Amino acid sequence: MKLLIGNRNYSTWSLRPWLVLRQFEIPFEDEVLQLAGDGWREKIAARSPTGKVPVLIDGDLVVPETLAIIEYLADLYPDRDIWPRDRRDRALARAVASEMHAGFMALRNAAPMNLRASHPGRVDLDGVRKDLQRVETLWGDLLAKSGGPYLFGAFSAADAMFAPLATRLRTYELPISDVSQRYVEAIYALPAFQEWLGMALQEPWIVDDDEIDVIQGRVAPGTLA
Ligand SMILES: N[C@@H](CCC(=O)N[C@@H](CS)C(=O)NCC(=O)O)C(=O)O
Repeated sequence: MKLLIGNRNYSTWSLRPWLVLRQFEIPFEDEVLQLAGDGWREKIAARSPTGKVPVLIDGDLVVPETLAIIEYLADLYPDRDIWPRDRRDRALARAVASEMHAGFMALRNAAPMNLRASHPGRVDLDGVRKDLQRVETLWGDLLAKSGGPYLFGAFSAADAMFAPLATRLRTYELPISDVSQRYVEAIYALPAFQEWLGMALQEPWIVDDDEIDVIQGRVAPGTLA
């Protein structure tokens, strides 16, 4: 089984199924397809039916779309509890995963994932306040019910879905409660996340579209080293 992914420093959607694969000890290999550079869109389009990453390849089966990949893995490995074992928890885990997939647009646009960076104070808080409040409520309610350290107690696909958002909170030092802070720390403490982060920090590539200095017009595209 192979997962095609984007640059580890920036690719939020790639991180999610990769974390599931690694944290649940499913054998796989990965291959990075660049999200910038000459012909990058064409190179991805040649391998991905949607022109986007991640893509899971299992024999002659090619599965795009993060949630579909995670569901396929959960089907393949029903004993690994990729989703919580309890049916009601499973329903809620899928609900919050879907909410993450379809929502939090303000936060996603204003604070792109950039694992190597530290940009405190650079996000306009008024623009992301509603998303921050929702994430506080969502995480706070689930963590209070489960007792943590992850949303449903043990790590599940729901946590993988929120991992990139956790990194944004840290990179831009967005104001969050102690409960959310502990959850962010729990994401960073995952061995699979640490492995991804270590590789992301080794990457030399810059993707201007995900760099806040370029997005906010402080530096010209192509000038970041
Ligand atoms: N709905 C897709 C979104 C995937 C996505 O947007 N991936 C980004 C990288 S993180 C991408 O491939 N962008 C290339 C493009 O939009 O052309 C999923 O859930 O996997």
